[in-house]
Amino acid sequence: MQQADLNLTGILDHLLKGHPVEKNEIKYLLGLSDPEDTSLLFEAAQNVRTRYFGNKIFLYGFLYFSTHCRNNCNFCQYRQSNTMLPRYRKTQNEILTAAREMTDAGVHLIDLTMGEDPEFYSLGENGFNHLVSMIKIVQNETKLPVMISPGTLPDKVIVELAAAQVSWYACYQETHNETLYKALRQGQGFKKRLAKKQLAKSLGMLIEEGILTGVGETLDDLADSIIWMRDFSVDQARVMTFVPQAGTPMAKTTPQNNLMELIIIAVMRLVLPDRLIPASLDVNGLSGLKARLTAGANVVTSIVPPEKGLAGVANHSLDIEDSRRTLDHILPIVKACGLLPARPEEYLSWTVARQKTLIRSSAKKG
Ligand code: SAM
Ligand code: MD0
Ligand code: SF4
Repeated sequence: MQQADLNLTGILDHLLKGHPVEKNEIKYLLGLSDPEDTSLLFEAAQNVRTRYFGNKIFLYGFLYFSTHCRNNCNFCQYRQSNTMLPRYRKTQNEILTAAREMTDAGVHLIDLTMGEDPEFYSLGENGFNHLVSMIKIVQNETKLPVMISPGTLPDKVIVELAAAQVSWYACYQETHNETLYKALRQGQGFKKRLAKKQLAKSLGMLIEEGILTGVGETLDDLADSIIWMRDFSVDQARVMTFVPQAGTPMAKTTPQNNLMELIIIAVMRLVLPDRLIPASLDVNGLSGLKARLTAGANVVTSIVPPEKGLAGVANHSLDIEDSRRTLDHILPIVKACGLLPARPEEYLSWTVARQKTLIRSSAKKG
C-alpha cells in the first residue's frame, strides 16, 4: 500500500486475507496508540490465533540451571561483571527433580537455559560432554520435547544435540540492527549468533528467535526484526520488554510500559499466523498474562516450580517462590480468556508437522 493510503482496517483486511505484508504496513501497526485502534489490532490477532490453533494454549516449563556467564550483555543481570549477584549451578539430580515436577504438573516442553557458563565454555568444544548427557537424561526421563537456550554453543555440540533429537534451539538476537546489537551484546559477534541459528535449523531443529523492546530500538528496527523472523521462517517468535537491572550499565534506563510488547505480539501473530508466540511470565509475572494472551500469544513460558531456588531471567525471583508461576495459578487465567491448555499430543503433533514442513521446504530449495 502507498504511504498515503495506509489505514488500519485496510491493513488488517489485507493481513487476514493472507496477502504478503509490506514494511510500511508493519510500521503503521507498530505505531498505533489509540486504544480503539489497539483493541481492533488485538481482536484481529486473536481471530488469527483461533484460525490456526483453535482455543488451545501451550505451556513451557523453564529451568535456568546455571546462572554463571562469561559474557557481558549490557541488559542482563547475569553478566559476568555483576558481582553483586548470588549465582548457582544446579546438579543433575536437582535438574531432574525440577523437570519431573514440571512434567507431572502438565507442561508440554522443558526449556533448559543457562548463561554461557565458563565451566562448559572455557574448554572449547570438548567441555560440553556433561551438558549433552544431562540434556539426554532430561529427554529420556520426562519424555517431553526439550528446548535448549545455552548461548552460542560450538558447532560440534549443536550437531550432537540435533542428532540427539533435541527439538528446539533458542538463541535470541535481541535486535536485527547490527549497531544496536553491538551496544547490547558487546563483544559477541552478530553474524556468529545468526550462524548458530542457521546451523541448528539446517540440522532440523526448530528455532526460537527473540527481540527486546525498550532498549532504544526504533519502529523501523522492530519492523526489520519481524521481517527477518518471517524470512528466516522462525518457528517461535518472542518479544520481551526490557526490565532495567541493578548492577548493569543499563540500570538507569527508563522502563517502558507494556503496550509496545503487546502490540509487537499482535503484529507477530498477524505476520507469522501459524507460529508459536510466547506470553512470558518473566516480565510482569502472573498479572501480565491476560494482556499477552489477549494480544495473540499462544504459549505460556517461564513456568517455574517453587522451592527449588530457581531464577528467572528478566526478573530474578518475581512470582516464583510464592508459586504464582505454577499451573494452579496460570490455568484459571488461561480459562478466563476463553482458552484451554492443549493436550501433550497436540503440542507434539504441532512440532512434528512443523518439522515435516521444514524438511519439505528445504528439499524444494535443494
Ligand atoms: N545465556 C543465553 C543467551 O543469552 O542466549 C541464554 C539466556 S537467554 C534465554 C536470556 C534472554 O533473556 C536474553 O536473550 C534476553 O532476550 C532476555 N533478557 C535478559 N535480560 C533481560 C532483561 N533485563 N529484561 C528483559 N529481558 C531480558
Ligand atoms: C521465558 N525466562 O520463557 C524465560 C526465558 C529462554 N528460552 C526463555 C527468557 O521467559
Ligand atoms: Fe549471559 Fe545470556 Fe545474560 Fe548475555 S543474556 S549476560 S549471554 S546469561
